Amino acid sequence: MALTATPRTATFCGDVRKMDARLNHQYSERANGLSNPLAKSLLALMEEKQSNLSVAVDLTKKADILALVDKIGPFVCVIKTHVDVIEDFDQDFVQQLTALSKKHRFFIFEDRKFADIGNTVKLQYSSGVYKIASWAHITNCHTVPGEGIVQGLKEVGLPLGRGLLLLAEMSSKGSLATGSYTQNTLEWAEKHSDFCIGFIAGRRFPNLQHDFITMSPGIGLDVKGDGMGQQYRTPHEVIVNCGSDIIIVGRGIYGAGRDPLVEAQRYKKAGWDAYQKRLTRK
Ligand code: BMP
Repeated sequence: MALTATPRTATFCGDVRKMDARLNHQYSERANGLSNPLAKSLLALMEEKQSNLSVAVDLTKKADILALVDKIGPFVCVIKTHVDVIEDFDQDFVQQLTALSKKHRFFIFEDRKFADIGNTVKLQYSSGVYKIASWAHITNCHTVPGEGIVQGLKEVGLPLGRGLLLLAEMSSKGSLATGSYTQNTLEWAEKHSDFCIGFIAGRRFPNLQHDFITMSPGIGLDVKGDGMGQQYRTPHEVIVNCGSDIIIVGRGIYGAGRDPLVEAQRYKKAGWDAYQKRLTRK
């Protein structure tokens, strides 16, 4: 599928650092303000590895994923998976990915986007073929079913030391996650800040009582879209202008004709430079 250069309207986030003074602090300093132990470790690791890059490894063969992760592991803080697209998924994949997460020191985020009632998501998170809760440090959910989805996932994940991201916004064109939907999502995160470590969103939500980690997908340095609704913004736009914390990059790193080793370092530098700029900008 061809990547296109469809222009996208810029998002105006205002002066996020003035709106939320926590953005003047280093990731490692902000770790003290989060209650979830995994969120604290993630922020500390980001500072240590000087990386706010998460790579979305959307490949369908176990061997291809593991080879790519072994190559780019040194440059990332989080590896994001979609295990339901892996044709030869098995528990050996989980063991190997877990070993790589220890070797290269990164967290595993299964982008499951749960979207059902509390009782069902409990089963989907803990059981079935994937047993996501047993290996994914982080997962995420839509908030369309109501607060019960967070309660259900928390019952499984909190005792295991896991963290949850709420999809407060989406990067795709025409997303309905806006307005009061996003607002309710923020409220549930505040209420469950022991388990909710942050948001999938394109910007920082200022003035929340708790500090949260913002992870932004839809990041590209070279193109603006993919012809299927995805919309790309630069690390500078989301981190400096809009106060996000982690950039999530997929095809920009391993898409056709790209050298993942070169691109991972390029995106790592772009993300980290943007963060440094945010810290030092007057
Ligand atoms: P890419 O950089 O190749 O467009 O990949 C983006 C990744 O982030 C995909 O894995 C997609 O599922 C995910 N994602 C997204 O693009 N937008 C969102 O709003 C939420 C996502 O999880």
